[in-house]
Order: sequence, then structure tokens, then C-alpha cells
Amino acid sequence: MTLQPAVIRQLAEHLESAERNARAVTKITDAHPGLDWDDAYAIQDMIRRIKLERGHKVAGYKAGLTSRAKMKQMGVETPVFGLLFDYMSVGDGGEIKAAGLIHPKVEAEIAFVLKRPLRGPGCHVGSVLAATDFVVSAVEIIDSRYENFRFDLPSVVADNTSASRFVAGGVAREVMGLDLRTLGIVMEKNGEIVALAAGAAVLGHPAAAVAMLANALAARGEELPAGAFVMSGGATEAVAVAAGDSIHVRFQDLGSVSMRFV
Ligand code: 0L1
Ligand code: MG
Repeated sequence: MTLQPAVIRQLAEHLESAERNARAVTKITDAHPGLDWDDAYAIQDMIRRIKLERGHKVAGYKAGLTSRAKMKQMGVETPVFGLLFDYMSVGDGGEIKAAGLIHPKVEAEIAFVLKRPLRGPGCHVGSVLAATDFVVSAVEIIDSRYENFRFDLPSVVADNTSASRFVAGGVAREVMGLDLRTLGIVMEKNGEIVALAAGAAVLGHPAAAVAMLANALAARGEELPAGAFVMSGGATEAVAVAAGDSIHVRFQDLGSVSMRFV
């Protein structure tokens, strides 16, 4: 930890205001080159506090940068974790106002809903599957607050991992009897296929991303509570969208998810 509490608060307000005003800013490590992972998660925690003070609720958790496709796209090697808030949730088939976002991108993800709390350390694919009530298809809309999506990992963690909106599908399936590794995903933008993946693109098994998140939270004295909605990270690379675009993602065994940008 390198930053004083007042600087953590100031950077959290800066990034949260950039999100609310859909205004791109330069990455915060330009002004604070020594900012480390602890500083970054402390800024993210402060953003959570600011949003709770404003009356919002935590609606879920997210793992990001969990697939090779995404890591390669962003030139990084380490997954990151963030929070989803109530106002980010958009109904399946819904409209998303592009003017309220900076430069949105969409990624197809498998989401887990827990029936029991998950507390690390030591969580693994088996413990996640045992604690899962059901899985659903989902699409995350990421919108980095940094100009041109140009950032380093501490900057993106501080920016709540670019969390912006999410859409969950309506087909809930128990994990028993489903092989999430071979589950196929096809993303269409305006009727054209733009990305393909299988569940195993996410760390070999999407539940591995949830285990990693539970273990990372444990290092900060937190757990994933019963009932938590957890997005396991984009199986495909992220696809840029703008007003006028329609996205439709088919998930084998899990139905489809769609949205329109207006
Ligand atoms: O959810 C994600 O994989 C995104 C993590 C942050 C990096 C980005 O904005 O692409
Ligand atoms: Mg994501």
C-alpha cells in the first residue's frame, strides 16, 4: 500500500464521477506510478462505499480477464475482480443507452448463482460446483473509464474492472449433468457471427474463475455470500458496440441473451 487514505478517496471519487458522467480520463497510474494492487483494491472498495452511500446495492461479483482471448486482447496475464451494482442490471432483450456510456464492449459469460457461501482460501472447481444453485447465460457490457481502453492492471482494478452493465439470461440450469467446459457460445452482432468460444476458454473451467475470486476475497477477509450472482469472465474477446447495434448470444444448454444499443 503506497497511497494515503485521502488520496484513495480522491481517486475513487474521480473514477466514479467519470463513470457517472460517461467521461474518459487518463489512467491513474500516470499521476501515481507507484500505485500497487492493494491501493487498487482499496480504491475499488472506496467506490463501493461511495455507491452504497448513494443508495445503490451490490448486485453481484465479477471475475475479469479470465480467458486467453481476453488476456491476449488486453496484453495481460492476471485475472481481476470487481463488483456489479443494482443499476447495472438490464433485462434480457432490453435497450441500453449508448450515450450514457463511453466506449462499451460486450463479452459473453457464464454466471453462477450460489446456494451456499464460498469462502477461501482453498476453493476449487469442486467446491464451487457444490456451492452453486444454478448457472445462467450472461453478457457483460464493459466500459473502461480510461481513454481508448488504455490502462495497466492496477488502474483497471481501481476502475472496478470496467464494470458497466450486465444482462442475465432466463434459462437456469443446475450444474450437475452440464459440462461447462464444452458448452458452446456464439455471439452475433447485427446478425453476423463475431465471436465463438467454449466454456473451457475461461481458465479451463468457468468455475475455476469463481474459485479464484473466492480465494482473492478471502485474502481481504471477505466471502461470496449465499445467493451471490457471480460472472466468471468473458469467454470470448470483447466486441465493441455503439448505438444501433443488436447483440444476440446463444449458449448451448443455457438459452440466449440479447440486447440493443440505442
Ligand atoms: O470483465 C472483464 O474481463 C474486463 C476487465 C477489465 C479489462 C477491460 O476493460 O477489458
Ligand atoms: Mg467481463
